Amino acid sequence: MTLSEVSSWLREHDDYLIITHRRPDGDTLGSAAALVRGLRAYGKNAYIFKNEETTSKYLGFVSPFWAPDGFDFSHVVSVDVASEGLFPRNSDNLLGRTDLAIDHHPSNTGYARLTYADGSKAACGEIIYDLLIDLNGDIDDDTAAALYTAISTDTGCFAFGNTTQNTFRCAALVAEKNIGLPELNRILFRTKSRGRLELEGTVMAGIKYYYGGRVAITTIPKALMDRTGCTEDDMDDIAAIPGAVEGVWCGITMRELSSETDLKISVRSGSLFNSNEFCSKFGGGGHAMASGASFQGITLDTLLGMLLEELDKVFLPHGYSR
Ligand SMILES: [Mn+2]
Repeated sequence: MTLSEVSSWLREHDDYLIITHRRPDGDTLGSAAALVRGLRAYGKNAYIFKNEETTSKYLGFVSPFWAPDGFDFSHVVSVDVASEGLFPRNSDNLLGRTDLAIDHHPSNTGYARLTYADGSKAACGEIIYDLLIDLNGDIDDDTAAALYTAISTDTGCFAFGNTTQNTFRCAALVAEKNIGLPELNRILFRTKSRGRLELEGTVMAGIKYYYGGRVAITTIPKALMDRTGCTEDDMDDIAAIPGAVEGVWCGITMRELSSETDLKISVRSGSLFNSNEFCSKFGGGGHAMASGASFQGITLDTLLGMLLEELDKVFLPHGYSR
């Protein structure tokens, strides 16, 4: 369907419940906040399904719109949600009931009755911006702030490879509104919890280099998470640290999850190493520059040995030794 078909559909119906994804980020929450505001500006009744995992950074955008108990919705719209497996906690009664999915993930499973998916957009917020302009002709300041949050966070403040001209176009248009840009950027990009800072310090100090500095590997034991009090919310982009070192082609973060034998790796690389190919050797995958894999029943030491064995195949032929 086209974007104007989406806005026609929204005009025709009413009593919307908007769904965000599990472990919600700035894009799903900012998109939901902007959509609910835009629908209300048009005169519709709309709420957001309460996502209990929402972190304090984003709560102000969405909490005024949490659906009250017993909200009698008639239409369900998801934003930035690629599959029903990513539905938020306590939403089992919503499975199979999504009328419209608005998404930018090419992997969207088509679980909704109607789907508007545009994989060329860096953030779902870019789609919501165009949709609300089609719907209402304009957006207010608070809607613009929610959309800026969506667009800027999903692009790592316009630094990730997904950033396009359209990302900047939308950002420029929302920045014309009074969104308190300096303070918003400070909250979104230059504020860290103490736990996160301590975690970063330990992760950095723990980096070990292999193959003449082409590979950097660091470890996050469960004990470190416990000691710093960090939760999943504090883990955002932590895997970028070893890959960010000059000269490194491949940065690997090994992590203990629920126990010493419940492990995962996150791999980050530039264009000279294919993270997806590497992780697929272990049953994982993702993107060429960012991938991951999970391991059960082995310890970090064993895992390191397995990784180096596979890395040998890539780097020894290039004349690099461990
Ligand atoms: Mn997104």
